[in-house]
Amino acid sequence: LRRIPHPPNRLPLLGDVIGVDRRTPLQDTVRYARRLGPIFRRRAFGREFVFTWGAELVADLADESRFAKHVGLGVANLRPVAGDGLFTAYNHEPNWQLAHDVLAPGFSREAMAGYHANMLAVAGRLTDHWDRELVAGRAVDVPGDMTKLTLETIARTGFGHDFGSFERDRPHPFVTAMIGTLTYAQRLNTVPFPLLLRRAARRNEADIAYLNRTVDDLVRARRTAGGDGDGDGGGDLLDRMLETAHPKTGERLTAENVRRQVITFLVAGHETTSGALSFALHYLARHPDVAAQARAEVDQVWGGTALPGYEQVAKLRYVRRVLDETLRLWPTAPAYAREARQDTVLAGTHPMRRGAWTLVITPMLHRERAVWGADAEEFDPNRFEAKAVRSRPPHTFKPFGTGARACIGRQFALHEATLVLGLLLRRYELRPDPDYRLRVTERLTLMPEGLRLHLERRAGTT
Ligand code: MNH
Repeated sequence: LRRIPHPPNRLPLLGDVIGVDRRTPLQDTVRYARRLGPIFRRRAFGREFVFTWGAELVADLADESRFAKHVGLGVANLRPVAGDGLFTAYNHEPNWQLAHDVLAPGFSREAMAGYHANMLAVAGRLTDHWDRELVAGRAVDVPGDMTKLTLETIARTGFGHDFGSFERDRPHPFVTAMIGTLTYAQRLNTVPFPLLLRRAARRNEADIAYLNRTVDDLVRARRTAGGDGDGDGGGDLLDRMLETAHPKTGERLTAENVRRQVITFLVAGHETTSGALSFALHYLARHPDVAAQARAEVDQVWGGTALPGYEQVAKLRYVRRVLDETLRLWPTAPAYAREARQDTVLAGTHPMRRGAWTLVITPMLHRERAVWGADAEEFDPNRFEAKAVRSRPPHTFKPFGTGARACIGRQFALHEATLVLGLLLRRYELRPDPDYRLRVTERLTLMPEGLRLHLERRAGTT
């Protein structure tokens, strides 16, 4: 550990807290990373944290025989909300494998093709809303509207539920409660004793109770309705949770675990995709040449088809590169933790005891000049042309984490986001506010703060 650099000017007791802001822990960490290099440590309140982002180190951490997901910091702080749900489960908890095996078919190609019509219907609500804003001459609230879109998408495709987000002026209370618990989980990392947050802790209890109630109502409604009717558990995610037994063991998810999974999917299934879409729209508005190329692709691939089919989404190769490039610069779940399964030496240099862990900082991994070039800070979707991708070492692009515990919703998010960007590019020209400077808010996830865009209707679209 002594060989790993840390910031100068350590304070006794408090540690490395100079210049940090509790609202932006990730962006502070990135600033330290730039100064201290590919692996470094910080001390806070007597605890020492190791951060890693160098490509070689991260590639070694991807070795599943020696390392595994570590449930720590922000993820561990979400245990009171999501318990042993997929995202927050410890590796040794049997409910992880059970739920993973039961739910994985819900993310297969066939399942995704089945969600497509619902995704289109929700996207239609967004364009209806944007058409009205456009006629009224108002700029659109990008993160707000993307959050409505992605919440409705996961609720409807996964659980047959409608939050009515587009019919509300304010965010649905579910969203407010969710943001409350995410922000609280992040803040817990920045205080020495949770007791300091007594008031916030009570608020958090109330938020969790609200999330539980919402989900319990939703599950009860489905049980009363008797599933999707066919009893084979092949419908949506909730149907799988309630109706499917494990193919080998015959085990089923308990009612308490179903509650944890529903909360997990409602939260994990929309917050990060919303951020990804918002950052992508920011970059498209700022790079008219990229937007023009993406739009030309949409026109060519979709032609005059009013409603693109499932197969027509994956054909938007350039739009997909725009998303990849967006997630390179702003991976909206910006870190994941890895722990040693046994005593080992990281990249032949750093000894680690069994259970020792480090946090991988993906925004830094994704900007390493040795991998991405001197212009690593610039937005350029051509970095994701097939040839360029092949020429890069493996494990250098990790917006969805790594290994057995990587994101189960990756294809879901990419399909939804590509579809929506295609529909928006086809329908609107995006005009940025010239005074807007990208500011990023953090609540474990990342989101462009206060992003508004002006729209113009493209000629010839109905
Ligand atoms: Mn998602 C895990 C990023 C969309 C459901 N997700 C992860 C991890 C990252 C991640 C990173 C790994 C975290 C860790 O190692 O601790 N997820 C994203 C991003 C997007 C995203 C950047 C969108 C863009 N995720 C989605 C969607 C869903 C979803 C959509 C559901 C429909 N994610 C999950 C679940 C896990 C996860 C569930 C936990 C998987 C597991 O541990 O088995």
